[in-house]
Amino acid sequence: MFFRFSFTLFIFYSLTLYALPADENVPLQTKLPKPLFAGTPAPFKVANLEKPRTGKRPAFMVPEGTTNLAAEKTVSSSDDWPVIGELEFVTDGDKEGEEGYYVELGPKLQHIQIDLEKASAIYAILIWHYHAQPRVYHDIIVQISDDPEFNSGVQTVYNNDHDNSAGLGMGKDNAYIETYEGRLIDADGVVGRYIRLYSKGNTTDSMNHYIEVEVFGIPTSTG
Ligand SMILES: [Ca+2]
Ligand SMILES: [Ca+2]
Repeated sequence: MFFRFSFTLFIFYSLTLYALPADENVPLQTKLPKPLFAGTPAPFKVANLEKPRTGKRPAFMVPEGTTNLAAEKTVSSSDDWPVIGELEFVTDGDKEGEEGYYVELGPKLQHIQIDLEKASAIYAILIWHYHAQPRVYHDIIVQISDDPEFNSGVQTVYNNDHDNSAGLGMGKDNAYIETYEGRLIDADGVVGRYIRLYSKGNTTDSMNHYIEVEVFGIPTSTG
C-alpha cells in the first residue's frame, strides 16, 4: 500500500518535472495605443491579403524573461533624411496613430534597421507602420542578422513580397491591413543583433512609415 502510494507520487512528480518547460512560457505583454478607426475597411486590391481578424489578437507565448530589446535602441535607415519625423520615433515607446508619432521615409523600397547592441534570441517582432486609417503596406520583409551590412547570416522571418518586386526573394506571407494592434511576427527564437524591416509604399501613397517596432527576445551574449 505504502509502496503503491510512493510510486504514484513518484509518477506525479516526474510528470510535473517534465511538464515544466512548457509552463515557463508566458503571454507576450505590450501596451496598445487607442484605435482610431473601427468597422470593415473598403476592399483593397492586394495579392494574398488576409481577412481582418475579428476580436483581439490571441495571446502569443514567449519564454519567461523575454523583453522588448528594441526600446530606445538606435535606428538607422536607407533614407538618411526622413520626410516627416525622426528615426528615434521607431523605438521611443509611443504608438499613437495621430500626426506627430510616425516617421515618413521616401518612396520606393526603403528599410529601417535596429541595432539591439547584443546578439539575442528573438521570439516576436511587433510592427506599427501607421494606423490612422486602414491601409496595406507593400513588400514587407523582416530580416535578422549578426552582420550590420546584412551580407551574411541573414534570416528572413517575414516576407509578403509575393512577386519578388523588391528583389529579396519571393515571399509566401500574407499582406495585411494595418491596425492599432500592430503586426505580430513570430521570429521563432532566431538569433541575431540587427533587425531590418523593408516596405515599398502602401495603398494610400508611395511613402513608407513607422510608428513603433518592438523586438521581443533574450540576449544570448554579453557584448
Ligand atoms: Ca514611436
Ligand atoms: Ca511585390
